[in-house]
Amino acid sequence: MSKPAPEIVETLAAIVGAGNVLTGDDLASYEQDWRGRARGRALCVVRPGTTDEVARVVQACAAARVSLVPQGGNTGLVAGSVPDASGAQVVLSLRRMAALRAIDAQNMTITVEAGYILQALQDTADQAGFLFPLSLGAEGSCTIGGNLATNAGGTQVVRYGNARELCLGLEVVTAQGEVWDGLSGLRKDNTGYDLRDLYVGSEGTLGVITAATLRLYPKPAAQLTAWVAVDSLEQACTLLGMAHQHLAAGLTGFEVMNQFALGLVDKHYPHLRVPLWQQTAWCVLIEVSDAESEAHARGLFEQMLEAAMEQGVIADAIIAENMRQAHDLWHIRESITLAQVEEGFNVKHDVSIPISLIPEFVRAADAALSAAFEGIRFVNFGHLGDGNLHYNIQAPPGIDAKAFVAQHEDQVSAIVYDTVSQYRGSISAEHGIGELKLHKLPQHKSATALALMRSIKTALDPHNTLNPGRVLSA
Ligand code: FAD
Ligand code: 2HG
Ligand code: ZN
Repeated sequence: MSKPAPEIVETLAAIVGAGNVLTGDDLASYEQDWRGRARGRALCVVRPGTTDEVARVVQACAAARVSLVPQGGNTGLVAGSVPDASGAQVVLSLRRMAALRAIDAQNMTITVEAGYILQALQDTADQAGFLFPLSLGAEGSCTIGGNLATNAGGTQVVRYGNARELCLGLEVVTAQGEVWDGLSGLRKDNTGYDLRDLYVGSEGTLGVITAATLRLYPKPAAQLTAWVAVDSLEQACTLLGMAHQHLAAGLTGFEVMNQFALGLVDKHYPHLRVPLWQQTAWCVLIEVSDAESEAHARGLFEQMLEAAMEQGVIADAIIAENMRQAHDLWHIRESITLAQVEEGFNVKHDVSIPISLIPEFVRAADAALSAAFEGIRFVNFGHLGDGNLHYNIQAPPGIDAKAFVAQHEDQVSAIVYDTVSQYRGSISAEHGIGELKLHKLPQHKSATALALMRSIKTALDPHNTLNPGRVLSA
């Protein structure tokens, strides 16, 4: 795209009001990603307050051939929501669009605008007597628009699915600035291609999500959490099978954490009192939701853990006594990402592998990396119930982590992703492609799949106005 004429900033101010177009020093937090891995330069940030304003902003930018980068909470982990270095892109912040449009109790749906913060959405659903189950560490600041644009996963996918499965309808501003009102609350609708599913997970490259209709669920009568020590990933997988059998649809979360990951939490946040981590290689967090009662849930849980103990599958276990304790255990799990930041620069891999092959994958990847980089440290944790592991790498101790990452990230990731491909896995399970994984995609996705993706992009955004250079190269 050519350098935009400065008049576009005035045009945008005329649409959204001068106070909602930011320039100069106000841009800093919109220009840098959460991990500090990408810093760009924006022409301005525009903050529309209505769908009509979004449509007019997109029309104005399309006419001026200025590209737009949609942004929600800017918590994404693949640098997809920040502008490039050109200084010519407009950041389209959806945060002002945060209205609750409707709750339909009989249809069990809620309709909110894209900038609604995830935690606020959980609270609103709760106050209305329902559960909105999407849950992830950044829920205090990520937006539902961003969750849908990345098809976020989180910690309850094993029972409720990804953001995609929670979405029944969307309102989208197209790359031409037209409004597609697809805010359906229908659970069945086979009237042609599924446009909703095309936009979910498209990372701001096909359209701007302005509102969504989402599924609500009954609140469970009880939730229980257990923290379990196991000696190996094989045992964690066996325990997962037992959890499915014993807890059936009650199983809502199954997370693993390796000893080094928990050691980092213990080192940087000792007040969190991580249990059992020193005695075993892995710990597992299991959550059960029960429609009957806490006593019923506890009974099922105890039966399962006793059976697992008898069969030598688990080494030790704690069942949280109350919600407070359960919350503390989950807080330890959610603190691993932050403990990694405290420890220093790191390399993240958000991979998925068929569950049965995960132990073999980890052994193979660990061996290949240890052979290439002596002393490299493995921070492995994640959503084993979904076959999704955060296979993260910390530099060997005692060396400059930033320099290590700058010099070796590409080779480290190549080793991990080649191993992922050997096991027919995915190099991005839930975080997306954004910019950080862009150059890796062609080696791990078929040429046919990439050509189909490019045809869709060209059809929906022929001038490449929306988030160019993300997911697909510009
Ligand atoms: P942003 O970061 O602002 O944007 C993400 C992408 O979506 C960008 O490509 C952007 O252009 C696009 N986008 C944003 N809003 C819109 C819109 N309205 N229309 C079109 N495109 C849009 N992710 C998981 O999946 N599971 C986890 O468990 C998880 N845990 C996390 C824990 C922490 C501590 C952190 C920091 C992040 C975590 N994430 C996780 C990643 C991140 O929170 C999610 O990707 C989240 O869904 C992003 O939402 P956001 O509003 O911050 O989007
Ligand atoms: C999580 O599951 C997030 O906590 C973040 O997806 C993963 O920090 C990471 O690598
Ligand atoms: Zn995750």
